[in-house]
Amino acid sequence: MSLENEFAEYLKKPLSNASASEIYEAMVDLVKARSAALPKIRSNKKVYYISAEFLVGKQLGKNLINLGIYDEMNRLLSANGIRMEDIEKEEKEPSLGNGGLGRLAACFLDSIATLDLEGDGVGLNYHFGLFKQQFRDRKQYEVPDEWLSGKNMLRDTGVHFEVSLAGKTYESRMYDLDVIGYHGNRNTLHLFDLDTVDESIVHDGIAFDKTDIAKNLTLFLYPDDSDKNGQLLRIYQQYFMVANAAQLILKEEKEKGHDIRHLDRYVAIQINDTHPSLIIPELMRLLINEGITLKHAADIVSNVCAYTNHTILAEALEKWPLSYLMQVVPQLIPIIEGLDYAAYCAFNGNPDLAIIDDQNRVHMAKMDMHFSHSINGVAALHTEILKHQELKPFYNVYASKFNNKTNGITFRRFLMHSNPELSDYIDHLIGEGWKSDANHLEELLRYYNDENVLDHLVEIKYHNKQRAARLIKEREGIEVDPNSIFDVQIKRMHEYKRQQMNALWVIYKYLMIKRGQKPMTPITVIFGGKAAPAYTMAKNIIHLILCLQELINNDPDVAPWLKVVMLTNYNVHKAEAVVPACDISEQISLASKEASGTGNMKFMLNGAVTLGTADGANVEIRNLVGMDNIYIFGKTSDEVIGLYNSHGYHSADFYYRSASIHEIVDFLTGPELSAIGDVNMLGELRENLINKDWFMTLLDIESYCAVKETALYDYENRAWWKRKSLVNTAKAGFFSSDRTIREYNWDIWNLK
Ligand code: 26Q
Repeated sequence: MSLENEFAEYLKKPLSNASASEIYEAMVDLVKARSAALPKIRSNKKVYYISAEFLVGKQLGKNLINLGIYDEMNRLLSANGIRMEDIEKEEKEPSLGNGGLGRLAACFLDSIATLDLEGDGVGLNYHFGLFKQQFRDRKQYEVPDEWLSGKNMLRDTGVHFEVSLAGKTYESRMYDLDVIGYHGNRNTLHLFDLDTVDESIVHDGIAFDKTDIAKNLTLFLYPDDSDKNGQLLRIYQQYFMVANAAQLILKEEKEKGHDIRHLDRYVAIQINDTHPSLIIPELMRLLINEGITLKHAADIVSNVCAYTNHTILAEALEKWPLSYLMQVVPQLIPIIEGLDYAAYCAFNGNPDLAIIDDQNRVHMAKMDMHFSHSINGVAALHTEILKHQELKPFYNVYASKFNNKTNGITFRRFLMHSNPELSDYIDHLIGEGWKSDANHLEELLRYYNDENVLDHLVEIKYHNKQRAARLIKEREGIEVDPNSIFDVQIKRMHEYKRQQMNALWVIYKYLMIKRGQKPMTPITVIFGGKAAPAYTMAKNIIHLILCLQELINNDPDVAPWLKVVMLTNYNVHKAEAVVPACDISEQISLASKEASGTGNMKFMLNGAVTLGTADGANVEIRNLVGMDNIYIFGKTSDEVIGLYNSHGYHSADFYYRSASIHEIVDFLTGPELSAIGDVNMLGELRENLINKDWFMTLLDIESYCAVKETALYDYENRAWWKRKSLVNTAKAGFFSSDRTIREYNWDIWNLK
């Protein structure tokens, strides 16, 4: 049957009479049916990617692409005067992640399926996801994200497992999301849930009774853990996730007729940061229940499991009080104690290597490192820092377990889907080979001196800016000029990512314009990102940006030259709209703090030029494009680590010694912003910058402003800039997540 006829059967009325939501629902049915007809991928061994987050983004467009029917459906709609964009709008974006780690998991699932490797994701079906961000009085508020209302791609499998939490038995339910490989077969993302969860217990934003586990278990991702009940809830969630994963794995292995004594021949488990670390003792417990000895179970599990570290911030390294684990998962205590004892004996009681510390806290990452066969960082610099700084005691005893896997992104979503015009033009220039081997993008360098091609790329960028400007007008009510320079920083709000430094630059530029020094081309500075609900300083930074947006966009002297946009509720969909429109990609974390970054890769692929520190994967971007095609500033990671070790950084010195720093920092509490914003929040920000500044904003601000000025100046040399842009796209092939997954498979999983 033709696609058109097949679709007509789902739609049950002529396209011309159907509403956008009817068309959307029919398309979901079509995609589900088409994907159910695809065979499941089979390898000799299977990887399970366990993760608290899967930031999968909207599914419809991506699935149509991977099924190979996007263009045909698009033509069918256009013939009836309907835009695919409007149909895709009907889908609610699954809110199952918070940032880089979750989006990486989604890109990995896409690549695993595309490379025809058997691999499923395992996570939780959070009813309200992270939260939905709203702004009132220029402040962030959190409300439940009702992403599950309306039709979606989830399937209720009818599969249940029993999970014991604090001695009580709960019955889980497994929902599946198909993961379709590009022109390939399918794997699955399994999301576990509890039928008794009760959405009506949420009140006043995102508050709820943290003790009622039957009703609250899967309401939110990262529920507030500032008190004991919040921390217990996180342990409940983590155990619920891995207890289901472990049962699913053993069930599937038994169905395949495999001998679980040789589980390591058939199964690989990737532990995505420490949130799923309890899989180690839980899987051991199940193996022991099957009659395997503790020692043998530990060997099997170590050969199966591999651990990825995504962050070196101390506060993100999870440590749970043993007493909390005793309360929630008493069944695991003998095993965790046994593992701790084994580590103690193996290393003569070395406290640096102890799983349970002298305050009776269980260090999840340490358990992972002792009882996994692989420990990886997510960019070259990050892995070096893990080896020689953060995890040094472990590197000293387990050097051969350490390896690097530089992150990647799926080009199916972040080029083909989000930037179809560029994607099609690349096809036209170099053919479609880049879609299966991204290194082919380098062939674009043939056009380095082809003015026609370069001008066409500039035109595509302009169209993308028009599209982003429409979204900004629609969603934020702000008029931006598509002829302006788009300078973009979109990512979680965190002091180490230093949105505050960019905001200080905005103040610096505002003051320059006020004094008559206008930029040659107008500049639009775009921010987007959520702050963790309890992270006061990140919320203060959002407040500052929203105040600047108000001040600057309404000042007739300044607005024609400088605009500020803070996107509300930044998510994957908004990233897809803004990334293709970007000229300058802001990647300005304090060197050594950003493990990798993956936004940096998305911007590069879409022809933006990076303005960044020598941090995370920026270092690898620099090595690929060369210093002419990137703007690097600021102290190096070695210098920063040196300053932390010597306690040698005092932000007040910078504040008092530089008149210009003094001026922009004091602007935070000056009359212009005080008239608009909350003086306490802005005052706290200023005070923090002067007296604490843990992430060294004032250390790098002058070099940041200087290098940004150079970038803006270079933008005026259009002949140069368009070549820089071309080189960035051409060199981005290395950052395909297909490359990353091949490396995981070769070095860690060994699936065929
Ligand atoms: C820890 C303890 C208690 C509560 C929450 C957490 C927690 C939650 C989320 C710790 C870490 C995360 C998320 C980390 C994350 O997204 N890391 C990012 O991972 C990306 C993919 O590897 C990298 O590119 C980014 O550099 C890194 O910041």
